[in-house]
Amino acid sequence: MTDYQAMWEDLGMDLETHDQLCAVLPMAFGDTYLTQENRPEGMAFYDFVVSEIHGVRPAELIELQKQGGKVFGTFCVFVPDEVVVACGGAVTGLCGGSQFWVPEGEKVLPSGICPLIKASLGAHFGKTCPYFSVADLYVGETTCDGKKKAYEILGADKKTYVMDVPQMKRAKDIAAWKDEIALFADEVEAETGKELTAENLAAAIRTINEKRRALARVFAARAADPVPISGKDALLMMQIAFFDDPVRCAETANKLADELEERIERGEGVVPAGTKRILITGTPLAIPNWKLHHLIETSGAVVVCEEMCTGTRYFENEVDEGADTLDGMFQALSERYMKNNCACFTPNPGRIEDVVRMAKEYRVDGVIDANLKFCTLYDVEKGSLADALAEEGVPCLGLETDYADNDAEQLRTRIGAFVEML
Ligand code: BJ8
Repeated sequence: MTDYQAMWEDLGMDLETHDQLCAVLPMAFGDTYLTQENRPEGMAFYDFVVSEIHGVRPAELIELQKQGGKVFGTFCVFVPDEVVVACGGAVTGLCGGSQFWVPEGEKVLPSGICPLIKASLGAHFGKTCPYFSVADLYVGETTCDGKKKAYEILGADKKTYVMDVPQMKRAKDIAAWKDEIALFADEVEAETGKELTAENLAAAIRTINEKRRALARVFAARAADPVPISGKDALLMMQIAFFDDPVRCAETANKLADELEERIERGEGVVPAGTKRILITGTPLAIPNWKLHHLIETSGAVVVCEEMCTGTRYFENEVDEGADTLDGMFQALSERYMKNNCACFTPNPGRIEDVVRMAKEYRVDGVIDANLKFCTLYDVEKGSLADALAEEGVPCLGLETDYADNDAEQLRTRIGAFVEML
């Protein structure tokens, strides 16, 4: 394994605390991932990325910076990667998914805030994540109250550009998001020193669409019974997609999809046909949050789809490639991004329709609606989602949890009972 100590030191990281994180992650990964049987060979790439998670990609980003490129750190799938990629920049997802960062986050935030936000700020202020350190600037967005206000705290310490996400989906909201994208494009041009043109934006739109198609192929394979890949492995692919290079991301996902399609032809699965199939929906599962998937998949069921931003919401809906002017492309980008059914919208019937549709597409036996503690947006949608699923005859279990492990046994009991009755 390469020694990245000097790089982390140059990034101004807290090496001592960071060493503690580096010591626990391989263990957690080994227990959760490497104990699985008959994993697709294509997962070797993702295992390698995890084994060097704070080294290999940050080193690439530093290399890009040496060549004059800029790194944009983001916290939400609303930020249009296409604009950054077009200007020769890189996007890296920054949402924190570990309890390790939460106490540091609680030093600057109230404790009654969702763990994703606390972990993200904890990773920044504790200087224990190279992705935060390497980013030239952060790009926030006005989705939930917690994030919106947290960007003020982050912004006082590092340049943070905030995009104003509309909260409804009327024509005027799509026009407003288009304007926001145009403003963001100005910011990206100023930051990168590179002009955004119809040519480079069209190329970037194609690149990101290809990445979406590749991820979608892996998900499509999960509709098979027996399912050719575990939910944990598919989740890992998604989590890594947030910070990997988009071209390589498409290549590795396509390679994995090829293998899964061959498995389907041979009737080969990671679990026996007839294993109870779960769709999980709700708040994002940022790396290394594998808690619920692990509990479900060690309770006799398998996760076959994630209706969440670390799942279908990341790749569904492509950007229309027909426009040939920047204005037309901003419109196409706005239309695509505004199809995301995040619970920050009101009303938000699209998410419920998506879950019902996917429950059929992925032939699920039950849905788990997972909420990160203190996320009001998704918590409030629980009732209408459960009602819609009940009407369709799909059993649904609502769960609320955070990143700590102390509720694991209680969750295991509830998940076990749910799987039993499916
Ligand atoms: S588009 S889901 S990535 S905002 S941080 S809302 S869990 S209280 S992450 Fe999200 Fe964009 Fe929407 Fe997707 Fe709740 Fe926590 Fe807020 Fe969260």
